[in-house]
Amino acid sequence: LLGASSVWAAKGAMPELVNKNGRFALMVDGEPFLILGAQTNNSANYVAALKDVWPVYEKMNANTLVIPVAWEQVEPQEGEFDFSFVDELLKQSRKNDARLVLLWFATWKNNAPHYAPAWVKLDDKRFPRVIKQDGDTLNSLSPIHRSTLEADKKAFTKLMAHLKKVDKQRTVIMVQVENEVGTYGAARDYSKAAQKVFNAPVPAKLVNDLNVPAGTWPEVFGSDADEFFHAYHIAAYVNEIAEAGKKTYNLPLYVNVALRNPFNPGKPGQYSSGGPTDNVLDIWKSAGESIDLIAPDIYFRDHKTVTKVLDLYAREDNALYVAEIGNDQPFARFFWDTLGRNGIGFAPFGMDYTDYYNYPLGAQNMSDETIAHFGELYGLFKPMTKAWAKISFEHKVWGVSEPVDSQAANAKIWNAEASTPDEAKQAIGESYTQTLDLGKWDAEITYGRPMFWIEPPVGNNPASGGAVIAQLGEDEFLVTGYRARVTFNPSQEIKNSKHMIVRVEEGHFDNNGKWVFERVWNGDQTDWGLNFTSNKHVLKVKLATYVAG
Ligand code: N0T
Repeated sequence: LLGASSVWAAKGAMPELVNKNGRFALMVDGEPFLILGAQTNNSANYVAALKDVWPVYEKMNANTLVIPVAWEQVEPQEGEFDFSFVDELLKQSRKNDARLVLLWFATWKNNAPHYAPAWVKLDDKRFPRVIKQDGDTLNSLSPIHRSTLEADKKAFTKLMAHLKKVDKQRTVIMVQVENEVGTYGAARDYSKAAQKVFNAPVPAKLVNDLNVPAGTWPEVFGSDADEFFHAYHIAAYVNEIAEAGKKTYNLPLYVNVALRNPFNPGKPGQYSSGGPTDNVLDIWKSAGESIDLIAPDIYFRDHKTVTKVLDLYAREDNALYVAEIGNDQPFARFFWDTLGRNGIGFAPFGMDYTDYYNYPLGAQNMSDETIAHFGELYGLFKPMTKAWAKISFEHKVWGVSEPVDSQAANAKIWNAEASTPDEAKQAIGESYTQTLDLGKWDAEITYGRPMFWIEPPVGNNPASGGAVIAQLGEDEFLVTGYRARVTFNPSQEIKNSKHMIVRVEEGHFDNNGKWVFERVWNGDQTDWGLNFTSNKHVLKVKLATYVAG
């Protein structure tokens, strides 16, 4: 009875992002939660479109729908609010057993105010745009005007107040403020008004947080001043909206990023200048104290670039959430790398039947096969969402995916820098082998080999393997994966001891996160490493050293 009532009490608990000893958890119903997300296409934010959303959501085994709410639809006339879409969305989400992450498309939807109401978009005097160096006007609202900020803030606060009133169930677990903020075509606003601020002192808090000498923007930041100025002002703008929203209804709030290429970034303005790209994360952290996390939108297709991005955004001061990722086959396996970095969630973009395909960013169509690449991953984790999220919060975790990109899938696409066939052939074996340092033990993960014997790995076609490992005790690990062999080896420090696998249990977690034993793997199933196929297997592995008599 006590148990039941505490579960009941947790039902009303506010979702919350918590950080303990450098590890993160998104708390939902009072417990760590893992977002198995499905993001809709743009323009799915109308009741008529929802019937084309749920079928894909269901097939994917998702637990969270990620969907826009537009300023233009909630405040079509200034001061007149309409939340009928939100209300219907909440109703349908509860019926479909879905949690929601809402995307506030307002001042910026990728650079432009397209989703702002017409009364905003048409009033360039009251809501001024960014002015280029040559005096031309860009269709990107400037972050330095109070009038724009106040108008957006008022609408966002109304949305949060509405959620507070109608969502006692906490169906909405997180809200994204704006979408891929920043400006294309200029590093910053060069208007007279902006110029004045640019030549004034950099705010003291930023000077302090970045530990730089005081002065004006050009004095302090030199050739980075334009971009850093824009980043600071967008961050401060979004932060003020987030702060007001949280005061009204304290949900986790985040921003997403139109990334710059980490290896070949180009110039600000070629990428979305002022957005939280990897080079300005410290500015965003300083100015964005009410923003719970900064989440990458991943449309690079290759393993090297994607894992670099994950490393850049999984920080001690930033929980990793993959807010968007392409929905084509090569992207699915990066789910493993995300979980391995204590990620709180993952949301492929464009998962619906609204008949839009953002290829080459994502897939060319929404076939059952497109969905299945994500569905098999979510299907494995959905029954153990709670268990995994708790383990990830409390224990060390590792996650890897197949490192060699498939030639056929990627070769001719501009956002894929697949290694050449020659490079791949040269390093065969090595390229398909990853080694993880688990402390006392190492794990070797290999891809594309028979389950029996030592035939060298040649990769899967297409690249699709991956695995995660969590450390449950000094010599005890939880392991699962697809299309990969995981072998535990003694590390340097115990290499002179005798060692063995004591026991490998296959089992599953029940809905309360309790481990349920099924059988012991032994003999062929452990002699040649632990071989994961395309079927679901979750293992608990106990290792030991022993003293030879
Ligand atoms: C994304 C999506 C949607 C590697 C594109 C990505 C979504 C927005 N923008 O379908 O519009 O709302 O957040 C921009 C990617 C630029 C190219 C990346 C190259």
